[in-house]
Amino acid sequence: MGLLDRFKQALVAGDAEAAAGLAGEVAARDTYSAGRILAALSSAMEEVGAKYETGEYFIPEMLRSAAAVEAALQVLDPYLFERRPDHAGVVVMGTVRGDVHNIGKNIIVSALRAAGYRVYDLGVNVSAAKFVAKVKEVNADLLLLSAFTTSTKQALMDVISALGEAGLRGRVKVVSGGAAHSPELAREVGVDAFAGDVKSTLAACRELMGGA
Ligand code: B12
Repeated sequence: MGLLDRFKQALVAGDAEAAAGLAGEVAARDTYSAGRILAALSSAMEEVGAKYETGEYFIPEMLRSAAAVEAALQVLDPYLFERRPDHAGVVVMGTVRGDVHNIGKNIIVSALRAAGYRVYDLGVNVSAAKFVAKVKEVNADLLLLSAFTTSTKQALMDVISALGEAGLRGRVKVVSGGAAHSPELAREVGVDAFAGDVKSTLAACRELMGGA
């Protein structure tokens, strides 16, 4: 079995120690692109999500896998960032109020850092006021909102209107994404772009930053 497969297996099994060790080996080898490493992380967590939905995994197993992803990202983050030290833009990101999912958000944060963005990660259950204050403080180019449950529609709309009230809506581009979130919902809420995975998120950000 290849190194990336073993890495994936440790994540699915929720073995944080093995995942961190294998992440170190992946980083040391220098043969895997940031995109491939992050795709392995995403696909491991998709597998975990599927196991949960079919009843093979329960919440404790899922949380162990989430902790393994976090342990792996701690090892990988500096390595991923080192490869692309250029400054692509300033991003504020977080999961909206009422929502505590963070695995997909953390993967996107790492992908953006690897692509050269300076990312301020506000965590989960973030209020509109907190998003607006951070966008203002760091003069963000992009605001990325994670929303994983359909009941977060109002929370997304609150962020958009709070940006408007603060006079920032024209200055910052807003991208949304996350499970149970759709392009239709994104249109209704009034964000500038919606993306479903690492690759399309990076493409959307690049486009909004004026790149090709
Ligand atoms: C893990 C999980 C949990 C864990 C979260 C642990 C953690 N630390 O995050 C726990 C157990 C805590 C949990 C709790 C709940 N969950 Co839950 N959970 C999941 C599950 C199984 C997997 C999510 C995941 O991590 N996927 C793997 C990652 C890699 O994928 P991702 O999150 O989609 O992220 C990718 C993309 O969406 C995108 N992306 C992510 N964020 C962003 C942001 C931007 C800006 C962009 C552009 C892209 C982007 O990039 C990522 C990488 O590819 C999903 C089901 C599923 N298959 O998605 C349900 C799911 C999201 N949960 C759901 C629900 C309902 C809940 C609960 C309300 C359950 C309950 N009744 O208590 C609570 C919510 C509590 C709250 N207030 O938030 C529902 C939502 C349904 C809906 N339509 O609203 C889902 C879809 C399950 C289902 N089918 O019912 N959950």
